[in-house]
Amino acid sequence: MNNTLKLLFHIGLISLMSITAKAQYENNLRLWYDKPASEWMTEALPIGNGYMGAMFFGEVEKEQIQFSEGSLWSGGPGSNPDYNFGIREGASKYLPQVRKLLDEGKLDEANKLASRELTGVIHKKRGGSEFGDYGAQQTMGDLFISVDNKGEVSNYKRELDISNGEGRVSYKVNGKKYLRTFFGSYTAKAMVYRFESEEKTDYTLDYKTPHKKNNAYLNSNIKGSNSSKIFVFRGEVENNGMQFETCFKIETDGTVSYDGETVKISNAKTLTIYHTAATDYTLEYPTYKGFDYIADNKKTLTNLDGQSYNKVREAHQKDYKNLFNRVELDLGGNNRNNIPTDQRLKEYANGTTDSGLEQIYFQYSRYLMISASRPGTMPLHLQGKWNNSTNPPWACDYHMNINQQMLYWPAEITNLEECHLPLFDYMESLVEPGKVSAKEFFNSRGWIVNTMNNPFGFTSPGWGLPWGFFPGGAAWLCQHVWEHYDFTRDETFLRETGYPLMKEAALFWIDYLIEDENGYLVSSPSYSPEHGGISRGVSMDHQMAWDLLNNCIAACDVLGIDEDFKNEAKQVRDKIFPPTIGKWGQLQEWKEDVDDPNNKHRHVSHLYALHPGKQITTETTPELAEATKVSLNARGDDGTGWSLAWKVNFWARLKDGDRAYKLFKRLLRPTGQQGTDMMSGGGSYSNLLCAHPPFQLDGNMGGCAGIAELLVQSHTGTIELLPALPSDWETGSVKGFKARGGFEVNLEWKEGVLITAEIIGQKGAVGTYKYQGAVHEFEIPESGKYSVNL
Ligand code: FUC
Repeated sequence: MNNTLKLLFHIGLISLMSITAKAQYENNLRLWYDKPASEWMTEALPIGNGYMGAMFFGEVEKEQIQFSEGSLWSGGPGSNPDYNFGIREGASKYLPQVRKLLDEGKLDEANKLASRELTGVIHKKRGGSEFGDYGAQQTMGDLFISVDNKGEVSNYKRELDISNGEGRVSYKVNGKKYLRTFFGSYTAKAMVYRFESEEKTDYTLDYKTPHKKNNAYLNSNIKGSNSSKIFVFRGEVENNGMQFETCFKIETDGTVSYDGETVKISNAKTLTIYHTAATDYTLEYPTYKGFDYIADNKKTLTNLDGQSYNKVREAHQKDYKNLFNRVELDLGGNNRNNIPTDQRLKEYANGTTDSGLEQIYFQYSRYLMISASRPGTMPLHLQGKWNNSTNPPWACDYHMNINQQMLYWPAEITNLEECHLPLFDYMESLVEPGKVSAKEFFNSRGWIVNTMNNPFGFTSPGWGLPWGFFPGGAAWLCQHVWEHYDFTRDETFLRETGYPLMKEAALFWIDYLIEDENGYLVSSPSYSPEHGGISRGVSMDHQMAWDLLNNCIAACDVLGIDEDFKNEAKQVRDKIFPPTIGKWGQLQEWKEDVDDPNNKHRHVSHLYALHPGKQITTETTPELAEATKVSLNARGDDGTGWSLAWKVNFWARLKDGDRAYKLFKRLLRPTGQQGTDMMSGGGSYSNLLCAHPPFQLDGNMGGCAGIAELLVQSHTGTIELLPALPSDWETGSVKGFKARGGFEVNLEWKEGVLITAEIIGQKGAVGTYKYQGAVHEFEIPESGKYSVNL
């Protein structure tokens, strides 16, 4: 099912807020540097058009634009006739045995058997990649553009202007001006690279790729203007035969020639390159092949015929700002933008107050989401759409035990609901293979996906334990489906897309949970993400199943359907082993009270019920909320990038703004660390991309969502205004945050106290809001805007 059409319909229903951002505010939303990037991961700057991600470096004499396209992967059916989506046939016959061993307390034996029989299968070739036929996301290569401008360089600046959605490199050589403008246009489905110079300049374009070349040529564009030429490259990923084509349409006032290797442009004052890329991948089980990528590129390029650069740029900015300008955040208006961003980051870490940098960090995440996740594209992966390797960390895949979900945490609350849709299209593609996995491994109905997932339907558990075992991935993804409905109140989405996904995922849990000796339903066997032993009931599984069934029940009520299923879901939900407080006051991570108070593991999965779930809240379950604090204090205030970001969100839900802020600051800790650190060391590179380390986009997104949670929360059904305002953010304002119920919220505060607050919604909509502990009712008046009486 294609959600794009539904989206277009839905956009029409969204109340339009003012899109006039203050010029001053916009002007400050940029990352900038006084030298070129020398390193991809830590310094280059990202641009994207949803389908493709690119990084530019800004070297004066040789620009480098590295790029990738979301669907370009190795692995899958094309790589090996034995590829079987990770399925270990007949695995489920061992499930009763594993359960029995657990009942008898024979944990080691149970773990051994599960490791042997309940793990997914990959096929590796000698000397091949560590991920075998699971594959990995692939870079498509680099475009190098040599610029013949030797001389004395002055006034150098490399910047990413996130209010306009474009990157720029500007400098002078011997006093003459040069300007490069780079952006990814979703509307044109192309990347655009523009070079302008006061003097006539010579350029050489050299495309380098690690993949096999099948064909490359320079084509005169028949329909376009006389000087328009297209450099076409066709290649394939040798590992699986995936075909791709990337095209560079060149428009210039200079002359263009091709020597069989490089394209030369001579005597040009302007050079514009429209860059497209597509593959033969389709999001369709079981072949995942067959897209007419050549026709698609042709269509994209033909659409560009006759359009001026200015027109393409204007259309891009209009499209970009339509999303970006919905939200404004001012945390004190501190303007230190005369300082390069890398230096600013260091000074911030040394204690300089810089709320302007915090605003940039927040809006940068929104920029990255708009640049990498749009209707019809592949969803964000671990690095969004930015990958420069054929063997990236963790295959640059879809990791379903926190990372994939965190990537989308800001989508709803920061008013980018359209950017959430690729995740739902993707989930729909997982249902068929996920049902086979549920059946083969667990003899259950419903669909599952485990920790690691590639775009070729690998929904099986991973090939090692404990990290690989996480059938709850689907339940967690389904929380996003419900949240999308709850924020937008788009009933059509819920009926046609959301509910079927949720119900099918719930069937798995109805079958998988088994009764213990006290009549509770428990998840057996289970592992808490990536650490600890095998268990007869991991708290996170119980919380995710509870959340999913709870949301299914609510969905049945909204849609007025499925009464029988609803009643069954209620019965199951209410029998699930509940969150439990253990012997040192902690919230138990396992059904067995075995938590180690010295455990500093990055995953804090047993607090799912606090965030992103809502089973535990400070209001409804204060004792359990206290226990989550004990657990969080024990885990400590360090971690990988995403772990720090999750902790920001936890403390926000616990209404401790200052503690959350401390963790947020840590997320901005400057680092250049390239290698992998699994325990601590999370922070930010000088290009403000999150360091796990290495680079992982989830931390950026989790940090952004955390900022929002400090200012507006609505998971309890009541809109809470400034629920966890850090004392450092004395004065500020927010415009356009979304709240559940289909509302938008604007706030302004001074010295920590609200000055104005508006709730925007459809006329007649009712709800409650909470400020400083008191709950009030509201009804949206004729004007569509309710002003809170303060
Ligand atoms: C999970 C985490 C790791 C890393 C990986 C991509 O496995 O435990 O820290 O983020 O995903």
